[in-house]
Amino acid sequence: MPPVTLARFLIEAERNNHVISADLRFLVEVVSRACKAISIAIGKGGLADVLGSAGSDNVQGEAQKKLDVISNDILLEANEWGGHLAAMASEEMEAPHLIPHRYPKGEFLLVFDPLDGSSNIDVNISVGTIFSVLRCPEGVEAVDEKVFLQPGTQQVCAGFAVYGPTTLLVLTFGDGVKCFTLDREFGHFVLTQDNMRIPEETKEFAINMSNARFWEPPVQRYVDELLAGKTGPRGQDFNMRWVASMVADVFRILTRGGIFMYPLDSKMKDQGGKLRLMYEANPMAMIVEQAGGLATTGRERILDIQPTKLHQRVPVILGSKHEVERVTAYHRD
Ligand code: AHM
Ligand code: MG
Repeated sequence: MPPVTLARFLIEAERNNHVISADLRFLVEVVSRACKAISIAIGKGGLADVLGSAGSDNVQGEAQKKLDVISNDILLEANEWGGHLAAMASEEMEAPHLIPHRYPKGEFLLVFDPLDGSSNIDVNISVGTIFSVLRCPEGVEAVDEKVFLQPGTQQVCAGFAVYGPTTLLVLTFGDGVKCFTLDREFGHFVLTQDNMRIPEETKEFAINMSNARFWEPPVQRYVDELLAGKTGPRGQDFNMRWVASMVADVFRILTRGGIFMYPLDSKMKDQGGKLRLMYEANPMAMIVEQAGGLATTGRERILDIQPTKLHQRVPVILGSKHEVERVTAYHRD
């Protein structure tokens, strides 16, 4: 069998099963090309002037890296002329980016974190791009922030790229999770995993332990029990990993299971959590659920949350089913 390229996979998905429309196929192709361009920019590292700070802050008050800005610009430029989008929104921009008048407008909304894990760029650790596709409600005349405020259950596609030892693109259209690997010689993505499944059981957890003293009691209880190992209530040892790039941590969980937590803590209670709902938590939650895992805030399913703000933050607990169920049960207790 010749390798199935992303282009072929998308055409067949459109033709055979009508899983996707021609516009959605085009959208994903454009996003994948943008991810390729971002991967190339990241790969230049110290050879080009791409590392370090951009000298500006984003809407969340976080210092922007040069590659945050470069990646955002690549995604905006790639996606504005094709006629497939009504608007875009990004972690790096306070307000939605409207499609310029000179271009036709389409039915979809694209929301993205152009460079997730950007604190890892300068130290040569995996980073990525996360995106979510929504439908623009019918009859909307003026596109503004409000049209984006749809629960994650409304996503028609979610995906993320990982720029690591290999460049990967993980995708779902709501019928399972596929993984494509960038063939650097030929310059296209090739299907390398057809149906990613997260094992229900796991012995691995991911959390930033330096925040332990700020966590709420249910998360403290859960992690304490994991740390107690064989002689504790769980009766087995657990291993810990924390890349500090959600894309890399979630990809590991898709591959061999695990639980990822960025829970609410007292430092960030007012802002509702660390990770952003629309372009981090929702797309990752859709992918994780499609792979047989669960994604909650501890109190509710992430995909059911009705967003009130574009840059809203939420606690995130996702991964192997049985562990996420346990943490959620501790929140109920
Ligand atoms: P970013 O989008 O600004 O890079 O922030 C999100 C990242 C996630 O990828 C990661 O899970 C988390 O922030 C790491 O946070 P911390 O530095 O507290 O460990
Ligand atoms: Mg991010």
